[in-house]
Formats: sequence, structure tokens, C-alpha cells
Amino acid sequence: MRGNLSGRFITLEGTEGAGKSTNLAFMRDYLEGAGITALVTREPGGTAFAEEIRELVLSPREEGVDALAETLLIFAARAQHLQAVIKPAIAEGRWVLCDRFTDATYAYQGAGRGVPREQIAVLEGLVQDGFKPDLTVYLDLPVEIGLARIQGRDEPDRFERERHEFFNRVRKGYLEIANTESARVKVVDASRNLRDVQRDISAQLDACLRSWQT
Ligand code: Z5A
Repeated sequence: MRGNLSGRFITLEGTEGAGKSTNLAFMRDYLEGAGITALVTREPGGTAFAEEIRELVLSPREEGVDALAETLLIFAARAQHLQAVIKPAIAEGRWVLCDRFTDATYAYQGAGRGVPREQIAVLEGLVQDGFKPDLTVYLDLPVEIGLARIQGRDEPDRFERERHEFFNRVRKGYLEIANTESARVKVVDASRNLRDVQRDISAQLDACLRSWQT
């Protein structure tokens, strides 16, 4: 972790319907209340070029997509996003709030699709060269609850068309990361009502604000 209150990188993760979009807005407003104007962005995406890759990765298609090809595209988008947006913002002392990052690759492409974690680690090393979030909030909930929340959305993307077992593997992948990197990854029980979820998220943000100030 970098050692002062300037320039921080916070990511938000979760399986489908966990409430990332809802809570990312809450985190932005909460930080705003603490006098910090955060840059809000997302992955895959965050620049025009990376958003085109997002479109490519998420669009439903007839042709089966090789899991490594998908992983390489996601890291290509990440390389662009890091160099063009995230790193310059942090270098200027800004805080960056990002909807998903590399934990999602270990969870979706690794645990979900079966790409060996060693291969993902090689790409992570190449693209990030040790760069990691200062804090990751992982919104955890049983897959059935999340899928019920997003039921009725018009056009499911390539991931939303996956089966329950896929999302169960993804969730397990996230929980394993949280277990091994408990100092960085904070698990919030997202199956509860929004008020309780946001109380926990603000407690995590407060704890970081306190420790990063010292
Ligand atoms: N992906 C990948 O495979 N590998 C990678 O490395 C990366 C990404 C970076 C797009 O992500 C896809 O990219 C993603 C993985 C893949 N797969 N999918 N699908 P995305 O983040 O853009 O898409 P998403 O996961 O589908 O996000 P979402 O649809 O925007 O869902 P959400 O943000 O988690 O939830 P929400 O929209 O805030 O909430 C859903 C509904 O639940 C909404 O009606 C809320 O009002 C409601 N809600 C939220 N919280 C609560 C609580 N606590 N109680 C009751 N209701 C709630």
C-alpha cells in the first residue's frame, strides 16, 4: 500500500446482482462527504478503446469464445485503462473507485472458466507490475438471491447467460481470494437490506481513512 492520504485505488467486486452499481455510487458520495472527490470507473472499460473491448467481451455470439482469448482481451483493456486513466489519476493524488478489477479475472476466468491461476498471474505481472488496489470491497451473497434481483433485465450479456454452477464457482473463487488476502479484501454480506450493507461499507471506508492518515 502507498503510505499517505493522497492517491488511492479502491475496487468493488461481487457476483451478479450483488449491488455493485448501487454501492459504488454510495461509496463515491460517502467519500465526497469526507472531502474526497473520487474518479469513478469500471472494468472491462474506462476508456473509449477499453469500452470497445468490453463490448466485444460481453456481446452474446454464436461462436464459442476460448477462455484464454477472453482473458487476454480483458487484460488488454486493463493495460489501456491503467496507463490512460488509473495510474495518471493516482499520480495526481486522486482517489479512483473502480467497478471490478483483477480479482474478477481470477474469479470469472480462473475459478469460473478454468483458466489456470498461474497463467492469470503471469498476465497480471506483465500488465500491473505489482500494482494492486489499496482496498477491495467484495459484496458476497448466495447466487440465487443475486440472480433473482436481476431477473427481468431485457438482454442478458454473455456472462449473464451462464448457469448457476458457473456463478457458484465464481463466488467460491472470490471467497478464496478474500481468505488469502484478508488485509486488502473486505467481505460484506450483501444479502441483507441496503442500509445494513452500506453501514458495513462505510465502516470499511472509515477504517481505511483512519489508517491511511497515520
Ligand atoms: N468480467 C470478467 O469476466 N472478468 C473481469 O476481469 C472483469 C469483468 C473485470 C460485466 O460486469 C461482466 O464482466 C461481469 C464479469 C465480467 N459479468 N457479468 N454479468 P458488470 O460489473 O458490468 O456486470 P454485472 O455484474 O452484471 O453488474 P450489474 O448488472 O450492474 O449488477 P450489480 O451492479 O452488482 O447490481 P446493481 O445493479 O447495483 O443491483 C441489482 C439490483 O438489485 C438492483 O435492482 C438494485 O436496486 C438491487 N439491490 C442492490 N442491493 C440490494 C440489497 N441490498 N437488497 C435488495 N436489493 C438490492
